Amino acid sequence: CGDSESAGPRTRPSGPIVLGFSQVGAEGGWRLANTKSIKKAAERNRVKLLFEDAAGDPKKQLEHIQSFIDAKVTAISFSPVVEKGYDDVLRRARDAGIPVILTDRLIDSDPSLYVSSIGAEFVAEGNLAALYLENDYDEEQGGKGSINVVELLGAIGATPTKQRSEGFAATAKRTGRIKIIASESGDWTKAGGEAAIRKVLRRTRKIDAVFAQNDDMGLGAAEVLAAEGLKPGTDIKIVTVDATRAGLEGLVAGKLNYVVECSPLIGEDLMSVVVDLFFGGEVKKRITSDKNVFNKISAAPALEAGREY
Ligand code: GYE
Repeated sequence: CGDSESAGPRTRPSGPIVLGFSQVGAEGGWRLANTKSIKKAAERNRVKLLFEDAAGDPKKQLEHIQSFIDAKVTAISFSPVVEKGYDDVLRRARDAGIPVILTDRLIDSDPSLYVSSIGAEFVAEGNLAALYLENDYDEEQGGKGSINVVELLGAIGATPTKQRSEGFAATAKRTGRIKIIASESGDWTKAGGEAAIRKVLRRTRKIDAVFAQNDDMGLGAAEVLAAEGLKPGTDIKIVTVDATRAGLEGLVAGKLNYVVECSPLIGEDLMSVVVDLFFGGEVKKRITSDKNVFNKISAAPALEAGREY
């Protein structure tokens, strides 16, 4: 019925629900918080979780999914490392009658191969990053002059990398002020962000701002810029995505200028989908997570409020 699916004929498991989950990896603060949220929610909902970590390797993730099918789990979920390559294994899950729920990221397969997807609006996050950056310069420069931006990308082939870029570029195009002068992947890690900005600095120092697709890479870039005598947050503005504690602390310290929130706390949403699938609830095809934008002023109370990640 429309874009939701009811539990209908799905047989209720006689024992506990067994959920096979394959995580992207443990690349940074966001991911660790996401894993914690999923494990905690599984426990609270008495779902037996078979948790696997793909360490950023799509091949490992395909093996995990196959092993869940072989183990005849009740349901399968994963956060896709990349968008491509899942069709065959998901068809096998469908043939085995095991429902699949995507979390966090998406895949480019036929949407009928999964019952639901839970995650953030990555294009909107990119839009917000560009908009806040531009507004900041408008205040200082009266809306004139170009803004040379270095983009630090996440892992290539992953949904947030593609969609945050798309959103950022689309909003940048609106006024034509933001010029993306370099795009380098930092693989979502702090060390990757450091290496990526170093590479750009060897080519040019005419940088006004950095758009880092996550906090870890932005904080890595801030350290390198500071070591080069360029004051991050002042000489070079930095906008990031995630809003981990480390990101908000970077705002308070004045190293970052804006942080777009992407909540990793989707464990409860995932478990309610899993339970609803078998116990009569309505399952939405798409569930989106929270977002917000923080600056120096709003970061401090958010940290004091006892943020979970
Ligand atoms: O932004 C990044 C993580 O898929 C939304 O993956 C997630 C991204 C997040 O490694 O820090």
